Amino acid sequence: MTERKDPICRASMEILGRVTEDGPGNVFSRAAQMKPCPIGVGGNCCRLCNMGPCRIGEGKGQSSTGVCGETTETIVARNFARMVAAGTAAHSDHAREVVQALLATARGQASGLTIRDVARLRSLALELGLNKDEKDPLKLAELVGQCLLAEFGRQDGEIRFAGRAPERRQALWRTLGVIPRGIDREVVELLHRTHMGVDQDAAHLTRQSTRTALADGWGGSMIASQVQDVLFGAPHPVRSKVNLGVLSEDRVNVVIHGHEPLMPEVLVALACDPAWNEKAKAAGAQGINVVGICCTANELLMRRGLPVAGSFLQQELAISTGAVEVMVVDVQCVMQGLAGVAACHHTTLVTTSEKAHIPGALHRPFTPENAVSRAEEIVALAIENFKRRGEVYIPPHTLDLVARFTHESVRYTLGGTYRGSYRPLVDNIVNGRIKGICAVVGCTNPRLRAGEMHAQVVRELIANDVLVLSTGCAAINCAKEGLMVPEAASLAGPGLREVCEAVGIPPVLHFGSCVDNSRLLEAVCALVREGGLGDDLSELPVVGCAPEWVSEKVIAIGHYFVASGIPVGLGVSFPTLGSTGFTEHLGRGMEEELGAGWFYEPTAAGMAGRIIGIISQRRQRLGIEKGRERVLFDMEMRRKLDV
Ligand code: SF4
Ligand code: MSK
Repeated sequence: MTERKDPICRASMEILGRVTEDGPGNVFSRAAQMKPCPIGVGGNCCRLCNMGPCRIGEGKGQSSTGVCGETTETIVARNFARMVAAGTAAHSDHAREVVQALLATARGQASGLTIRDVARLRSLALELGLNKDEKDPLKLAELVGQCLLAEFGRQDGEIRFAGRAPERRQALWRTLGVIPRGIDREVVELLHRTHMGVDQDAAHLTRQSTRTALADGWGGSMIASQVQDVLFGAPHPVRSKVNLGVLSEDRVNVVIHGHEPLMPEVLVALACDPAWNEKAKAAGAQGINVVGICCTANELLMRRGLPVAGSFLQQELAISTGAVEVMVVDVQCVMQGLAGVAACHHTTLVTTSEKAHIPGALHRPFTPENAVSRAEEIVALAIENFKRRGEVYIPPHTLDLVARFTHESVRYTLGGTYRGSYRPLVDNIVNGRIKGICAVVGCTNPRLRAGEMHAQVVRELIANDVLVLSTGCAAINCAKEGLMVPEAASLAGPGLREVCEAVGIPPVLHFGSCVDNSRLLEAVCALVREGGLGDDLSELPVVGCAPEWVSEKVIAIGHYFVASGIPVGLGVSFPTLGSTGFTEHLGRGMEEELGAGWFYEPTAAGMAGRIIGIISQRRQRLGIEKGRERVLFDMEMRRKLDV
């Protein structure tokens, strides 16, 4: 048993203070009970065959090879590769569902789904070289859907969206042989090569990890974001609210959680229907309130301005308020612990993906065909549950946020007088008002004081004129810190502040969910296309980091950033520290090969310093750096900077 690390979020702490120790527990109490395995943490445990499991390492008295003779380096590289494969599979399987929903919509088989953004559909069709004369959006959607579905099973050639990368990057990928052929093919090959007794050269294996990760960022994730835009409309900036206080005391609360926005979109539409709100009133409530957790929250926030109840670590706490009638979950980042917490309240946990069942949950699988009837069933259940509500405590904490930024809306927002251009952003980077850009992504982790590292890193970055783009639970965290409102510009350095105030944007821009990390790739490609900052992504003063990462998806995301020329830092722990040689390969080796490497910084000051250092180095190489003293943060400054 270790000491429980409390999150910095006040709303979460209030709930934690109310849950009893003999209750079902939560992620914070379980993290305190379970010390991380000292062997697994560095990636040097292999259980790939029945001669093992083998624990190997570089320390005194540790065996340096497994029973089969495999070295520490190979084992660590293989574990890393499997994380990339799992992360890519998760994003890409999400994308497949979305493309299939597009096809069902095109064929008139989907209930409650429609093509909301025909202009986006047409531009996609044009990019994919499909029949540009086709006037009927449904016929065009069929063509686009078929074409994108083929990206998963393609055996040869290059995935289509790799062509969006700058030409120099594509040429480098071709030289290295890492442009993905088909999304599924790369995942399968990587898993095959990590089977016992196959690819035992760590660097060679990592090339396939690179190819697979690129199949995520420029394949699965990009397809998911694009097709969701077609189905649900492209996002434009909007104000909303964040934290557990968005749950309602007098309305029926339905919490949607997971990653795929298909069913939640239909649910949200239903919750706005006056007839269903009348039914809620007949049950004694004032109406229906749908809010989100994790990336479903980000998806619905991006397109409908839906309030966000919390990040990954708040899923159980939301139910512990006693105010949740139904929590609807699909895939990824859904804790099994939810079932135990729900059982202590009147909450029904509903699983909607055929891929993900949870013992104790009600399983109501969603298909595009049954979306409306399923949504009706779930809302009816929630209204019924409202009558059984017991004691409720909703922490009265919410903050405003401005969300829904994409590379298109950034071009529009920062476009200046003439609109629709990345020129002003490039000019502001060149003149040093904006020193660079950092993508802060990933999860929140109970191994740290959750939220603290995000908050500290981001505050230090913006104070040093680094524009922050954020996705996933990192974005929710930044919003809970009050960093996603235009008023937060007062926390930025003088240059960034001036730009933010001139155009009325926050210094930290919400870029969406985990699959929307592909939007970050699009944004940085747009910077290169604009000209003036080099002709490859590896020249841009742009860095990525995941200070509190949890999921394997973060490793896939990080690796496609690195493979695209953007260095990435991890906090908490680094998954390959068990092998010095392989960790160096991911750092210096990748830097030499792809122009960007991985790095590890467990402290906020270290992470911010490293990011600012890389940005400054890249600015020097571009010949645009004018020295300026780094603003270092101590605790006193952080307190004063509270929004
Ligand atoms: Fe051990 Fe090798 Fe089997 Fe892994 S593959 S468990 S290292 S014998
Ligand atoms: S949800 S992967 S906890 S960011 Fe996309 Fe949050 Fe991390 Fe899941």
